[in-house]
Amino acid sequence: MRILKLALIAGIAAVAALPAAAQYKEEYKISTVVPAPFPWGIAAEKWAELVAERTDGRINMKVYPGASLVSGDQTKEFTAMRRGIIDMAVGSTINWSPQIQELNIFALPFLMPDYKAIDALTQGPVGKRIFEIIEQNGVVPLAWGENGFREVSNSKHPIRTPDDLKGLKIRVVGSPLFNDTFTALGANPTQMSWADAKPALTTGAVDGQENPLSVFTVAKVYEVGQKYLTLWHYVADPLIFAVNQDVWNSFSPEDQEIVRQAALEAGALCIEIARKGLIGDDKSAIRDVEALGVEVVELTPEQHQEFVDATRGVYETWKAKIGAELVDMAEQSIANR
Ligand code: X2X
Repeated sequence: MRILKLALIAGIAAVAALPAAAQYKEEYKISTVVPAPFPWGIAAEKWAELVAERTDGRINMKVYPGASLVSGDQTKEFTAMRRGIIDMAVGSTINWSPQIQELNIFALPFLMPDYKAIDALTQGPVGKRIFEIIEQNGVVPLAWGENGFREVSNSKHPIRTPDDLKGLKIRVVGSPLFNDTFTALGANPTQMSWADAKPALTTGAVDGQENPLSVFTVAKVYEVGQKYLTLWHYVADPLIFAVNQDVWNSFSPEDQEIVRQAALEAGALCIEIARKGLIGDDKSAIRDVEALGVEVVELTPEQHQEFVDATRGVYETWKAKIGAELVDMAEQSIANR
């Protein structure tokens, strides 16, 4: 009898919880670091637009760029999403790596030689494993996007060898892996958020920075004395579309499917525009940067190898920290790409 009563109470509680679960918020906040017209911001807008269309406005998502939901501190974005301060994000693996150690894999120096290698990771077993890890950390990942290969710029002189980096103050963000890489190359790395980066470049507090070409041009980084840009492809920065666990659970299965599908489509668009003018026969993005008065250095295979050799120790140290098994899997996916 007692058990029956308890079961009845539990049943009533479950039913009572149902209407609450079906009630959607007036607005779901999506965090990003940069807005449209950066590919990153365009992709977040697209995600919101597709979801609004396909849910007849039931799910209203709004983009909050500048990591404004975490007062500009982009490395706190993941924690804020996990805790529900942020509903959703299109976030960089760099900015989430302080919480998810495995995301440092994309910042292992010279792991990914080309775009096919990025795809081999994000679309292969490594990407799948990373999504499982993110899910275990209380956030629901849905799709991959792309910020891009990160190229180094500075205001002093062309960088062709590790020696050219010696003594340069370079702005970085994310995990200590970036400090280790630039220290190994003889530079002086300094951690700061994107919000602080351009002012620091303007005043000369730092000599250089590293970011994808799209960020370099859209943010007009060339206007603050960054006259030398080296295309060294040392790390790439995929983006992840993700949703807070409770928010996700509050959506009906049909709406979950719409949100996921829209993220996949917005992610594909993001990757396409992030690579525009950088792949195949169309290298117009590089020519456009040169036309702005920037001296672009493309490394010879020998010069490239010098950077690889100089950072090999960092690679090995961080391979162990990230997990040798996952990095082995990545190396294999890249070898078979
Ligand atoms: O801060 C950066 O450099 C940026 C915009 O690329 C990221 O958020 C990782």
